[in-house]
Amino acid sequence: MGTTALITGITGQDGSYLAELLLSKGYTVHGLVRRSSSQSTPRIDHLVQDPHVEDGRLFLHSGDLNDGSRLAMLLERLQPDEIYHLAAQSDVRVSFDEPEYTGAVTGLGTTRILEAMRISGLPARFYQASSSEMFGAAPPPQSEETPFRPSSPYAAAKVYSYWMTRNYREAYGLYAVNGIMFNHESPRRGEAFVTRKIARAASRIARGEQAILRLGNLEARRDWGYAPEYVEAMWRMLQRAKPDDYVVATGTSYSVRDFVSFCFERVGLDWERHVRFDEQYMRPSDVPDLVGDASKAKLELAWEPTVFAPELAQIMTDAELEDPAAVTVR
Ligand code: NAP
Ligand code: G4F
Repeated sequence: MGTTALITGITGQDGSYLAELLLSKGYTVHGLVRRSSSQSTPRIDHLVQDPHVEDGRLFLHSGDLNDGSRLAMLLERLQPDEIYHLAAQSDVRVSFDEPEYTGAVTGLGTTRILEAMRISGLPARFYQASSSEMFGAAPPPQSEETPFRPSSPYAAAKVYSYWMTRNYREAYGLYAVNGIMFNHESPRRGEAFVTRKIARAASRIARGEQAILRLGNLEARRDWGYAPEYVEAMWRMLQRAKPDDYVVATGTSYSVRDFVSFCFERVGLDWERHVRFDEQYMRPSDVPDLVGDASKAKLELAWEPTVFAPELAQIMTDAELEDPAAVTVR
């Protein structure tokens, strides 16, 4: 029998890359998919249809983080060796509009899984998708030792999940880890996140399909890495003999303005002629500057990034230029 993994959030950016990685390693992969009136699986349809996985190593199950009994039943039935908990209401801006919902899903959703593991005695290894957003206003560089200063409902919910993960590890001996991931992007990034929005707009403007790109805070700085490299770090965390928490980051920081200039340069346009400030994309409070110190991951996981923001902008813009309709499944 090979290793069995359960991925919550398998239809998202990271879930899709992680599913590819685990299938390539011979895992049997189960994915939690919430009910939707329209298809939510375009990022993983190529895996479901791929003849190489038709031997039945990818299985999708309906379920929602708000439904604890369903989660408990699935854990009992599937008996996964590894659980990658990636599902969340992951949009920081939306969390200001929907703080209660974000707390229920991004915060309590984690507790529902941990509690199901504790009650059933399931000896699985658990990965929690923690976030650099938890550092909030804490000045960079941020490491595992940096105190959290969350400045959004999303960040507060992630801090709660972070501590619940640690609590279940320390109180009940669960193998449970936090990956404190800094921003990571790809052509599969959701269209509302700033990198994808910019790459998409640059390509559309170059093709004459759009005139103006409207953005909020251009001064915010982020440590942007490449998502396929980050899911490798998730997997490595669960292969360690002892559970621990790790920052995953590139150690470099660029502003939103920089990312705009990289994408527009790629399509040969002067961004200042096409970008306008729009108040509606500002947040009640924003995180000014994230730069991760991933020394511990480098030392203990032998993990290092190879793609940095300038190349990432090229990858994402090129993907939009090549095939804008099919871009989410790359
Ligand atoms: P994403 O693309 O937004 O994917 C989120 C996933 O969660 C989707 O599969 C979504 O399903 C699912 N989901 C949302 N609400 C759910 C619910 N109530 N029940 C079940 N599933 C639900 O996010 P991502 O970028 O892949 O990130 C993965 C995780 O890492 C998230 O927890 C995020 O907060 C965290 N994180 C991301 C980054 C980053 O830069 N990407 C950095 C740090 C931490 P639908 O497809 O149906 O919407
Ligand atoms: O792309 P963003 O929406 O990502 P944000 O808020 O950093 O959150 C992402 O990374 C976190 C890790 O630190 C994850 F935990 C989280 O789930 C998510 O994946 O915004 C990046 C920056 C912000 O400062 C925002 O104010 O870009 C600024 N920005 C400026 N104009 C904009 C826009 N963001 C968006 N989404 N849309 C704009 O028009």
